[in-house]
Amino acid sequence: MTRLETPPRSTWHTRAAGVGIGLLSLAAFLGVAQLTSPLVGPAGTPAIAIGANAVDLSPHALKAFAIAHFGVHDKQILLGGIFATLVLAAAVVGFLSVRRRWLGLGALGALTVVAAIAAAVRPGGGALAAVPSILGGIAAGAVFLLLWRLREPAVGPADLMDGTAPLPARRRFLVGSAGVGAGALLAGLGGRSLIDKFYNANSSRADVKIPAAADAPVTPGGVQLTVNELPPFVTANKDFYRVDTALAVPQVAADTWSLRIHGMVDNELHLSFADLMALPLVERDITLTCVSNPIGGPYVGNARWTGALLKPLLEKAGVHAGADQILSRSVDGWTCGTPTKAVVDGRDAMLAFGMNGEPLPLIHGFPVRMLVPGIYGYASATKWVTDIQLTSFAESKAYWVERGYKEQAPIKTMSRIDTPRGLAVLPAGKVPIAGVAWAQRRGIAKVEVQIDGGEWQSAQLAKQDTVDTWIQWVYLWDAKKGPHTITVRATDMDGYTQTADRVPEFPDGATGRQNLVVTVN
Ligand SMILES: Nc1nc2c(c(=O)[nH]1)N[C@H]1C(S)=C(S)[C@@H](COP(=O)(O)O)O[C@H]1N2
Ligand SMILES: [Mo]
Repeated sequence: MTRLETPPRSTWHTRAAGVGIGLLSLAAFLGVAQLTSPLVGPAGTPAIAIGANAVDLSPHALKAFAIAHFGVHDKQILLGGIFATLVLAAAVVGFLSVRRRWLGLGALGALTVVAAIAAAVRPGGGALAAVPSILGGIAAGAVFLLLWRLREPAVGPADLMDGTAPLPARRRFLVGSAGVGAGALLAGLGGRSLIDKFYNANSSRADVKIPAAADAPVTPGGVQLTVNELPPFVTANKDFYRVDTALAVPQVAADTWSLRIHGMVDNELHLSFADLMALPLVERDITLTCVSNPIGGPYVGNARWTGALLKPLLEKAGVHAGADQILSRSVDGWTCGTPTKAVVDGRDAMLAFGMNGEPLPLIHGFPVRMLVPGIYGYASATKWVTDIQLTSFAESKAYWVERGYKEQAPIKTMSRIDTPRGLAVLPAGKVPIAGVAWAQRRGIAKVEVQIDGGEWQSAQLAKQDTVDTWIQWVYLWDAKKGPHTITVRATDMDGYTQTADRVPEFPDGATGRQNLVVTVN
């Protein structure tokens, strides 16, 4: 090897330049990929594509951990983690590439291949989705070579002996670096705003008017107790919990949306959004619950949904005997397996487009989602649904079932204490203990409260709306000084009383009773 290829000594200047070149090459990669991703859609953005594959490939335990510990922020944390990893890797590779240029180019090549494949294999991806990563990779390689060239022009070995570049070269290098950095930033921001402009369903959502449904039972009065800290009976859209695997919220315009119902049916059906709106419409109060909801947790909400019932559509399609599973698929590829039985047994399984009188918010599935009362969301509530395939459980496995969750996912009888909070310090005297309880499809018969392991005391129940909604409860406690433990349990209309045995959320929902400790002064 000649000295020209491998400088004999490197000062910290050169090392720092290496780190900078590594980071700027990464910036060029991300910026150019972002700028060109509007050509193919958001799936072409490397961080999203890599992240989305990471989500799908990660074991359920990791995802359960993420949901439990980061809540709705799990996605930002994942993207932040990917970004931090790339930055760190770029700095290290840049540092090492001072002596081994091939290492830098090799790392950029590897990043390009990984990002290109990650984008191509995403649902709605394809070969075209790889283009932004490839263009980003080319730009990054060019930046890498160019900046080293500016830093160390092809001069005689003597000039390189001390490892520092001559002054004009260093100035050229700094100017070039600043240019690359600014260019990458502009490209990234530009690409981002183009994506927002051309791949955004907000304007479509603003155009959708939710019609009044002919079949819209009035919610009875008395479902709402007046207790401070008790969540409202109807969860506001903005407060409704969100759980999904979508790193980038799918953007589907209502006028491009269509639903295909196919598989083990006599007649394949295709529905446009206008077709759906023209069906007999219903409004229903349904409480949705996530299987990942821990005891006392927040992943439950109640809304009034507008849409069309699914059963008549299935009857029109003509479901074959043996099609015991309805495999619904989101535009982003996520799948959900619902027992066919549950959709045709008379419950209000529906295709919903309205949520509390508004079009579905984008994060809740705009333009259309599925809802099947009584079944945890992972097996019933496909957001951004575009495909419904009649099949069997033996034939195909849905997303979470492939990852170990149970095929059958009836929501378990559960009660939650909303007030007081655990570890609260309360004044002695009358203290309302209140919360919600749910046992969708069965309804709640009784909620009981126990103080310090004593007798179970019946709580007062609010008016029951339907068996598919949660119910509020309150118990007026005569609180005496000292530390106290409060426990709650519900009994459903089938006569089943919530067990004290604790099982975790995986693989088909938590059981156990919530208890908390408070101090009365
Ligand atoms: N497309 C899609 N739909 C989905 C999911 C998902 O990951 N992707 N998650 C399901 C799960 S696990 C739950 S609990 C509900 C949550 O619905 P929400 O976010 O509107 O509350 O959506 C369901 N529908
Ligand atoms: Mo869920």
